[in-house]
Amino acid sequence: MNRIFKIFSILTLGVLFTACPKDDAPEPVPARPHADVYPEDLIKIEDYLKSHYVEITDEDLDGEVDVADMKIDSLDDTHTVSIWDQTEYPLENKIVKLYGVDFKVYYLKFDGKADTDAEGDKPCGTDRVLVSYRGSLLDGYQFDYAPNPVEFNLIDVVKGWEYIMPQFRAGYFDPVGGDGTLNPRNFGSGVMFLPSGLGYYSGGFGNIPAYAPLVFTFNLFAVTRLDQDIDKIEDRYEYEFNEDGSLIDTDADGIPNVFDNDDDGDGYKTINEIKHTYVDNGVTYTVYYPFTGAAVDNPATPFVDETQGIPRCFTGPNSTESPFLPTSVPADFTEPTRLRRHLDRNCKPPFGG
Ligand SMILES: [Ca+2]
Ligand SMILES: [Ca+2]
Ligand SMILES: [Ca+2]
Ligand SMILES: [Ca+2]
Repeated sequence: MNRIFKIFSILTLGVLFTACPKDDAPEPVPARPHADVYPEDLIKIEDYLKSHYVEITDEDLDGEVDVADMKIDSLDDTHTVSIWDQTEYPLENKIVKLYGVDFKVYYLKFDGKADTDAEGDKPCGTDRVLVSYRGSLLDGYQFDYAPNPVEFNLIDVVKGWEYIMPQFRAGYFDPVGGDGTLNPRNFGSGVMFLPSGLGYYSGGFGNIPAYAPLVFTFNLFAVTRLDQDIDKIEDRYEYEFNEDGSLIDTDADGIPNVFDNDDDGDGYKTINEIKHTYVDNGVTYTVYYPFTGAAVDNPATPFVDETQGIPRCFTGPNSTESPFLPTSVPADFTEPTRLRRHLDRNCKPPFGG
């Protein structure tokens, strides 16, 4: 397979993932409870893992594990070690707390990259990803195959992707000809085994029956950071979970921080609470504090210190000038456990200086 592609010619299929109700459905059948379906799915998936092998080839000899290089099939005379028993690619799992169920989601990593590998970004569950993939049922039926990269927002696809893709890192693009042709290198690759509750569940989709566990082999090429609520804080800093598996919702208004443009519910939009203005030569500039301070100050912006993150309420002495607001101390920007002021109901503009 020729894996070199033009990034500008990427097609987004999207058909599979745009689930909509069937018009010709006679009577809606109530969905079965997740607590009943999931244990059945787990048995099916574990049986599958114990009765199938995985084999990685590299037919194009490019040193990368492409979707086309991943083969999963039933054990036979020449393939006698199951996915469950093999040790080359340790079977990993993630517990996903959703719908009142603790889903144990199995997956394998073929890229062998450690979490400390600095290369490439891990998406968060609401970011946008550039992937190729193959989707199959446990009986081997292939319901979708996208060997060339396609792009999706993780919240638009089956739920399992939101939780498993963030376990993988993207790679980088190697310009090979200077003509816009890019060669993906060192990207994430793996397979996830999804219970139906994290797939299409009671509705099924196309040729996918209701309550069907799904197997996706995939490559993760690139991540685009999103800011769903346009509050100038990227999703990756707002997409966080409570112990019970729910997304963190600071003001408990039912809208998790990642989708809430007033995170502390104090009536002031977050974007206005992380703003900073300064005057230079009579011109007023507005900038937004980065969530966590950057490692180095950008020399191109001499009046902004990018090493400063979103501050807590200033704790320095009150200014003697009107309106007698507190001034900042360095720790207001850098104390790791500080309550950043957009999450502090009691901290509202004006903030002082
Ligand atoms: Ca945001
Ligand atoms: Ca909220
Ligand atoms: Ca927010
Ligand atoms: Ca607010």
